[in-house]
Amino acid sequence: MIELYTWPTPNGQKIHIMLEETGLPYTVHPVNIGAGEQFAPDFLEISPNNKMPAIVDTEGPDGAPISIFESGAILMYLGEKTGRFFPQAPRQRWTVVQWVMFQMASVGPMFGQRGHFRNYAKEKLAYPLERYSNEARRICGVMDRRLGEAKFLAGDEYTIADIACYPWLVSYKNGEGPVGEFANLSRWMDVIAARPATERGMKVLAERRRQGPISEKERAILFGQEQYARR
Ligand SMILES: N[C@@H](CCC(=O)N[C@@H](CS)C(=O)NCC(=O)O)C(=O)O
Repeated sequence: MIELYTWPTPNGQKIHIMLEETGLPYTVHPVNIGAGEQFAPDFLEISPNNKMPAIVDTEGPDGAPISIFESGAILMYLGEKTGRFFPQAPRQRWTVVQWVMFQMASVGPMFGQRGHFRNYAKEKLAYPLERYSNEARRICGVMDRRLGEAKFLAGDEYTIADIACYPWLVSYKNGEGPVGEFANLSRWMDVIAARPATERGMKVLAERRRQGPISEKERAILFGQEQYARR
């Protein structure tokens, strides 16, 4: 059984989609990051950076429970465990790893900062907004070029690299990111959106997403004194 600690953000949704794709049995444990549940000592035991998602596999590789944090590592773990969406052949596997790393190091951080300065910064600051919007658009160009030469990010097959990137592109598009100007990227998004497991995965905890603006309490937890209290 996979014990899944999550919340309906792009980093959580990657894992929801992967679990739905693989059919592994899992139990959802919501971690309400706006309420500060990521700082609970039990959660920090399995996720020392106080971020979701994290998993506990009650039947780890040696039969004993294992916990994993960082969504890219979780995708690789689940891919390895099931033999799905993470090819064994070294050349293909390393192509997948590169695109997963690209998601973790570029797509997530740059799109995330764009979203932060657009939605959460108290002052609307032109420089960071321009910087991260430019980076996000540049990154879309990188993906679009790649998807002009291959059906999926790592080649002919749908892999954890696509699963890692897709929810970030959905969130970017919903946040008025100009995805429409990238034909290959748009085609790829449509193909992934049409997969039944994507639809199921994106629905996990969807009803718990915050409606409306962030409160002062949530701001302190996510970006203020509660976030930066020494633990
Ligand atoms: N690199 C991490 C990033 C995870 C992450 O940023 N999670 C955010 C929500 S998307 C979170 O838990 N934030 C709570 C906090 O920062 O206190 C991963 O991919 O797993």
